[in-house]
Amino acid sequence: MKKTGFFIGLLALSANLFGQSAPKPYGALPTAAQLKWHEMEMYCLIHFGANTYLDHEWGYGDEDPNLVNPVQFDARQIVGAAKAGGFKGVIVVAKHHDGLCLWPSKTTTHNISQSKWKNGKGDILKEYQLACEQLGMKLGVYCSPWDRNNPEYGKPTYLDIYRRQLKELYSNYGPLFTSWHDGANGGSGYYGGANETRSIDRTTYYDWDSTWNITRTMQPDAVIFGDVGPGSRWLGNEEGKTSTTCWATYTPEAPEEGRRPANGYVKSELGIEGTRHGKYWLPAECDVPIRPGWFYHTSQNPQVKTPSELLDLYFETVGRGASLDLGLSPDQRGLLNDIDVASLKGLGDLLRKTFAVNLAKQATVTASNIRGNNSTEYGPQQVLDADRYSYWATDDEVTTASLTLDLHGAKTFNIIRIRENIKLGQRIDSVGVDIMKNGSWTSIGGATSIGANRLIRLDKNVTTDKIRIRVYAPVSITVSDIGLYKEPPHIKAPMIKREKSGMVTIYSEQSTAPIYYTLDGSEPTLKSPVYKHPFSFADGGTIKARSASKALMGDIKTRIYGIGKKGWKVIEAPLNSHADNVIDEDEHTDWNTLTPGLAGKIPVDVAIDMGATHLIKAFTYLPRQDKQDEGLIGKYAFYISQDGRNWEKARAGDFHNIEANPVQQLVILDHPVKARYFKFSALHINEGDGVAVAELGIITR
Ligand code: FUL
Repeated sequence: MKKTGFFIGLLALSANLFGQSAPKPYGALPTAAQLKWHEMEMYCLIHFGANTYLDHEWGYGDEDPNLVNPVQFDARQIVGAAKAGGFKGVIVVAKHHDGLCLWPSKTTTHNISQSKWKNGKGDILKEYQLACEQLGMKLGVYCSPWDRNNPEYGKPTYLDIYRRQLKELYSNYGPLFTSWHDGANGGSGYYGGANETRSIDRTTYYDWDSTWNITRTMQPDAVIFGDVGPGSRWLGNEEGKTSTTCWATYTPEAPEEGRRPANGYVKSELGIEGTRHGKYWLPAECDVPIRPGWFYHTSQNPQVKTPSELLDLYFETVGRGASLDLGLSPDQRGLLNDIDVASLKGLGDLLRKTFAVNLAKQATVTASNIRGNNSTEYGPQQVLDADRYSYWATDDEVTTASLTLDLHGAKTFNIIRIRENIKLGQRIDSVGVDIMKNGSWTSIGGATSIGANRLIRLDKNVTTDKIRIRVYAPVSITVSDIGLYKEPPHIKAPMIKREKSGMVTIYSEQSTAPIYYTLDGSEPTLKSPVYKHPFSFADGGTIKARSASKALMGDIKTRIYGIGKKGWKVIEAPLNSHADNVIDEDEHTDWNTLTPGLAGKIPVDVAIDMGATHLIKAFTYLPRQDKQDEGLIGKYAFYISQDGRNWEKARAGDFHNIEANPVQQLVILDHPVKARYFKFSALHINEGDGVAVAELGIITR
């Protein structure tokens, strides 16, 4: 070979080699711990403690540890139920805001060894660790920074205590997959008997960087969850709600330049969508309890989310590249209620059936471009193996490309799964999906923010023998997985609605099957009455309903109603505050004193004449449901009267965790009381300059 020829050959060879080298990683990248976390996709968050025995969501800090006596506690029942639901791990709330450590901590006497449970020799965390090891599940811990028991809370000395608590948790319970730090911080509490309010600056007090260095050193695989990371981010709600676009990268809105992700930011700064091309790899974690509250309350037994509701949550979280963190709440026995166990199993069954067969598995895949023509390494068939990190890639300059799957015969599906190899960053802007229909390509959907996992869920099944995925990115494309799946038939629970007149309507938006219902609390079967017309339900009670056919029984909806509000009248309220809205049975309208002119006055009262005397057992307060924080009530008093003039206080107290989780609050009175009038008084408003209440109700049975 002549010299020039030799050099040209060499150039060609190196160009070819260059062309075949892996695409350059793009933007922020996940850490090794985050990669493992993404693979888990779903895990549970277990709340149990003195609150379980007191029917509370937040403890004050003065609770007697002896209250906690879960005589039948069986961590395997709880972890096993999570596993049956398809979850891969559990996070145990080792210490909640009440400061009670569920492990025998040396940092405080306020711990489980002070309980009679197992004669003071018990360790709840240890039992979870063993159960997880036996069942092949991962363990994480939640240790609340806010500690309403500790006398040192609010002072610099508390930080050392908190860090020693973490060190105990990090050293004695094996490898942890996450360290979870909630953002509820500071306020009133027992604080060793001081009984005062302690405010801290959430952005500086905890010196999180130093704490997280301990986590990183002692538990390198633990992803640190906080309001804005640094390992995974909160979405700002406890409904498990993401948006359809949900980027794994995020640049927190920071008041000062150069501020890094840190716990203690306020809700409005949290990123539900994340940030395209964000500075940090900071994926979303969606925390949502299986019941309305995080702790167990018997009154919420009818409100356990159904398998279909949990499946919807799965698609809206895991299906958008986020993780699903589902709250479980063992009861006073130390066990999950059968209803929760059945619902988890129902979810697991639906997931197993849905993902049992990848209908694309046998497809022949062709690509509009293959990186360096190297089909062995970057060829399109890589999207059909079960490896999240092997991938089809395009040449550097090819940023729009498509994959076509010949399914070799008609296949019917409603779910399209697409994954990127996130080791190379979140590269893809969006995808479009077409199927071959009557000889031409027809669009059936698309998505933005692909990342670790994107599930496009179609409303209806489609049938085709060819599918095409169009991919758009600012850089060369990498796709690691394409899957096609079909959800098994399942019927969502119907909706139940009561009007102010007391008339109830039951309907299904999904199914045309007959709706069976009961009014005595029993499970509706094919022998129960079939719903035909609206009926009066003015005295309140329990309605259960489900759509069903011989072939398929749907999920059950349960509604518990207080007495009807037909003859009710507002007799006292600030003028022009639309107080009638609290008794209109419509959760979307509210009584609102936030309007200029009305704002500022505390307490704010609304008094109601029920038109007849009732034996009141409990009242309900539904906070505003429009996702706004202004006007949420932190402290209340509840009065009753026989004549509407002389009032007697029947109950006063706090509403807990209402900003993050504004679900209906049920307050049971110490004794049932007879009254015709009641007055609801807002004593403290958490945010804003007035109240906003969606609905008030009275329970008599
Ligand atoms: C919040 C807490 O205030 C709630 O009680 C619950 O633990 C939830 C998961 O985190 O910040």
